[in-house]
Amino acid sequence: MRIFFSWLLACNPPTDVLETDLPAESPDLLDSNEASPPDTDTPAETDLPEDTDPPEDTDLPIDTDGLADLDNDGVAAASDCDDLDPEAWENGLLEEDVQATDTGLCFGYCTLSIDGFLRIYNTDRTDVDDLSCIRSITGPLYIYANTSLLDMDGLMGVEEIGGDVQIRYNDSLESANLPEVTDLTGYLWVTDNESLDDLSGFDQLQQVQGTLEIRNNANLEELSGLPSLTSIGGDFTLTGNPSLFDVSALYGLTSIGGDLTVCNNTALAEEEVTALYQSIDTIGGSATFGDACR
Ligand SMILES: [Ca+2]
Repeated sequence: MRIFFSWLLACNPPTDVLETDLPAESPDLLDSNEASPPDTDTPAETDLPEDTDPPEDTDLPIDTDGLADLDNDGVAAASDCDDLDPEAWENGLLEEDVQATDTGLCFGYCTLSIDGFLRIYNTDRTDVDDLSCIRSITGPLYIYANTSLLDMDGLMGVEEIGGDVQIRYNDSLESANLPEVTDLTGYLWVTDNESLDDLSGFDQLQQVQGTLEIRNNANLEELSGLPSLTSIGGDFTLTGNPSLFDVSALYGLTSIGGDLTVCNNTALAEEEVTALYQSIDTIGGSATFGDACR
């Protein structure tokens, strides 16, 4: 069995799995009506990274040479980070940007750190379950314009993100969650996801050092997944979410470095907005809500 599996791996090395079909030149998303609906509130720049070469493959399994190997993947039990999973044997580091257009990125890895960005853009994915090995991303995370994507549960193991996070224009996305992330050094934008009904899974997020923008999510009703958020370094923009009626999860927010803008959330009672405003000790910039929105 071991010999057979080694032969199988030799015939199908991880290189094949890791190659991604890189899209052609990345369009300017904000200037393209095909990629993104027109939106006058859209921020001036997205900094979507350019396409890059695909990542390198993982190290091929070594010969166990008669040692115990419960999953018969060719890596001895003592060296195998998961000796019950024949598709995972090492904790890896990819020193490249990654565009997850194809499945198979996690083949060979128990855990994976990406030294670069992770971009999931304009795919026909319905999930990202195949990315469950990823634990850290030194650059930004972009989940953008994936019209069939239903959830991002496959990224629930991500603990650290060194750059900005954009979750935008995913028409079918029903939940957004990064439950292990405690601190975002960049901004967090959750915008224009028309099926999203709750920000259910940012349970440990305490700080967004950049701007937090939650905008134009047609079915977003609650922000219950942000119970730990205490500090926003930049602006906090909460606008154009017509179904939003409950922001009580944010009453622990004590500090905003920039401007607070809470406008055009037509289902959100004035008392809710006032309570949110009064819960914030420090606002570095202006505060706009209620009559000031008009
Ligand atoms: Ca093994």
